[in-house]
Amino acid sequence: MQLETHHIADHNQSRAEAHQRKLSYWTNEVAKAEPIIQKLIDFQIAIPSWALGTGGTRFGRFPGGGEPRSLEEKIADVGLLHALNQASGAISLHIPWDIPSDAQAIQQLAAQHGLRFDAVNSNTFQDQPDQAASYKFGSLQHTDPAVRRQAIEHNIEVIRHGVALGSDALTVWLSDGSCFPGQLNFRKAFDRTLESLEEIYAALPDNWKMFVEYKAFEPNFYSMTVGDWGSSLLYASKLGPKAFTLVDLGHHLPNANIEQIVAILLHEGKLGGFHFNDSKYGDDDLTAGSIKPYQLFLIFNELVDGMDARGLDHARDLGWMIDASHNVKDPLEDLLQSVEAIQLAYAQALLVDRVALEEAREANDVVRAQELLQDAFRTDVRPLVAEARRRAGGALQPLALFRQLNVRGQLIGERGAKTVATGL
Ligand code: LRH
Ligand code: MN
Repeated sequence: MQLETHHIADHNQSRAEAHQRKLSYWTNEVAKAEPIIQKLIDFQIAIPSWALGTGGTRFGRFPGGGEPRSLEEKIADVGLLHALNQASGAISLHIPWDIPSDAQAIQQLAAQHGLRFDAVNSNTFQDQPDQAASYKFGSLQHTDPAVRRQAIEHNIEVIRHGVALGSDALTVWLSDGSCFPGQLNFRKAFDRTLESLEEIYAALPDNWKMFVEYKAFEPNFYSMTVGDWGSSLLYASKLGPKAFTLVDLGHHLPNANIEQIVAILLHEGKLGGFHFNDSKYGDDDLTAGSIKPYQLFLIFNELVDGMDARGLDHARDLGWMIDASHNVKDPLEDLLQSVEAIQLAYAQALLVDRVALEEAREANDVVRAQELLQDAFRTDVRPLVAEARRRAGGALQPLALFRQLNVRGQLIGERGAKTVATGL
């Protein structure tokens, strides 16, 4: 399904007046609004290739039809999202779910859609049909050196696929851990995992990064060998300057103060990137900003503060990726909502009066500090995000246009109602 530019132009024309009316609020704040709009235009969020179909749980999966049947169709779907919001200019692949048959052809196809390849993800949490050794009891931590070797070789192969596609980062998420007390020697598991990661690290091209993603539980339910930000930071620090931590918002124990974790990892220069989503209980992989929008704002508040303190380029120096799974929503609508929520949180964080906030903090004026944050969080920045999309050639209201054009219906027409995408 190809989105024509006239689709966007007609849509924006029909909404121009309403948009200008909402934007007029900012005419007196041009000095503040313009830099925010420019930063939003530059800010691209990578779409996970494994979240373009309907997800599911062990209790059931309810496919919605028209799902991508190949990597080519996944790239077309991300291309469609990017055409609508001009903020999804990258795709993050998962190997072996998305092994490119012809890397050059895939790279050209992605380029036609204005897409680049963000971090590539290895997978040693499932056994592939032709696999020699099982990952049932882990991969890089495994007691059997042959299993560790197999997992190391897989990660090095994933780097090779990434290099062929122009990616420059490897995300390693390990499901390794234990389900029962006594099952695992934590010290041996740590040492074996570190030694294995060191071999993978040694295979990284000079300009590459390695993201070590931590997770508190699932699929192991007693211990995870990379179970929290502390262990991820330990690995990344011992590995070297190309290794960083990756913060998946759903990978924390209930009530964890994620914005504080982000502030410290960024301060240490060891924050590599994010898997944005939201959750109420576990790794629910729900739409970003759908459960705890204030937390997402507070995380971006620490990001803007910390990135400016280190002179980092907001758009390029950290990995901005979504990691979601869609059980009841249309995958593309869910992703459009997540991108919007992330842009809103970023724009609100850019609004915070940081000089006044520091003055209030130094004076222990707790009330003023909270008022300064909540003033930004309670400001409707949707017109700025829409204006950034309009200027970048996107739709003022991507979700509305997606529905108006009956995109899902057209995809079902093209692909059928029963197609299943690889992924979660
Ligand atoms: C693990 C995780 C990881 C991916 C997987 C699809 O929960 O967040 O980032 O490899 O989801
Ligand atoms: Mn993740």
